[in-house]
Amino acid sequence: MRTTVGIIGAGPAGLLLARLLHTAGIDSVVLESRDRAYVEQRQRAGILEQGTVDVLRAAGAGERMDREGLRHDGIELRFAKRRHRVDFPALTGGRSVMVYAQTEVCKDLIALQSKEGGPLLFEAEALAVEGADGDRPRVRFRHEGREDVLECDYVVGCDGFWGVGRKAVPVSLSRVFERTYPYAWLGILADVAPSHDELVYARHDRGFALLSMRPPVTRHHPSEEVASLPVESFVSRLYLQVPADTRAEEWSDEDIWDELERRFETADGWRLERGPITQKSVTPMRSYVHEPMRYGRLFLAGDAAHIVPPTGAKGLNLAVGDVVTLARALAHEKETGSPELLDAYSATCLRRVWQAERFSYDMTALLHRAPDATPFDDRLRLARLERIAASRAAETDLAEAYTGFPFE
Ligand code: RFL
Ligand code: PHB
Repeated sequence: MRTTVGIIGAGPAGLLLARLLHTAGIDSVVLESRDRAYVEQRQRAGILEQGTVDVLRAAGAGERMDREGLRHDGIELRFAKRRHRVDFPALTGGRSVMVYAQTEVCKDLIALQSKEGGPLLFEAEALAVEGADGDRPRVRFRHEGREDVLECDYVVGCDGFWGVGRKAVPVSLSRVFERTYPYAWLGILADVAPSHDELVYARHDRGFALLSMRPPVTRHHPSEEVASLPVESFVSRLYLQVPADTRAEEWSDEDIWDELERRFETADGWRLERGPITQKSVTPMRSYVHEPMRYGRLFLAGDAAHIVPPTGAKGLNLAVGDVVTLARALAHEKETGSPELLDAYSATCLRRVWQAERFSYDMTALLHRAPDATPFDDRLRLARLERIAASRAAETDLAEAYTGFPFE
């Protein structure tokens, strides 16, 4: 098999890259180790920055997002039983974010790719990238029980943190910057209307909690009498800071709701609505950057090159920034023959990546309680929150970073 750009991984990075290349008249083949249902159901991110929304629209993948997604103009910070709203458009000259799940972004991009894009092979596991430092890089992969080779002009590792792409960079050239955290997130999906119309980031002595949501799903009622009446079902997405080694089964549904209630408590009588929990999982927290993001004809994009803790809602948006930069560079090379943008790829992406690393780290440190935190640390974190609530400059810094850094 032969193609211009071999893409490993059909997460948001790989799928969007394939779409952007298709629009630019460059062919690609996507290899994805899991099956389609798995990729379409894996629960992850929920917040799209303004820039991500614009890119999806321009790529022709924004139609359902614009119909079903929820535009959010702010978030609430909750601490010391008080609430402070951060107003994004007022602080950033009109920017906002969109609540639209990563699962839905992937479904939309897969549908587009199957209709008009190049080959997208599910259950095709890349085994190794070979010859990245030469003219003819190859991906060795296994599909339908057979080993095969994809010959390419370029290979892009969009294969997430555990992928094989990064392993093709010689150890002597790799630099890794990493931090792990002594806590994790226990995340749930629940069939209940969100108790607030915007996201709530809560700091509490017992740990962080986050109230988020998914856009409502419209279903048709199964009963005969109201057979044609559509019913809106609401979905809440909530997270609790838990110790790093927690297993989701350790928490009963009732314990989860009780703990959420404690951490979200306000002085003004705000109430948390409970409902059936449909999904429960634990996400570890990590900061990680691999430099450089390019080796010869191999490029890394998205989680394959960098990880942020989810507190800043940046992972998916960074993946989008990488592939936009790469697609532009490949199109530029095709049109002009000049590799200048490809040569600049790693440095261009890393500037944005480090800003997101910084912001995600700061948001995490601001809102979580480390197990070894001293009373002094706790007071400092409160003082930082007070500062954001009292100073337009401090609040603007948060709003600018949350709604997203511009693409270069
Ligand atoms: P993905 O999504 O991990 O996709 C990689 C794909 O590669 C496949 N793969 C292989 N395929 C072939 N051969 C191999 N050898 C392969 N090895 C792996 C995998 O099966 C997979 O399909 O990486 P990508 O595309 O870079 O996308 C990154 C995002 O998924 C990630 O950054 C975000 O989900 C992070 N994140 C959030 N980001 C946001 O921007 N906003 C959020 O609100 C947000 N919330 C979150 C999050 C991540 C979370 N978890 C579970 C880590 C909330 C959570 C709880
Ligand atoms: C989510 O809705 O899954 C979500 C929202 C905001 C975050 C992280 C995750 O910071």
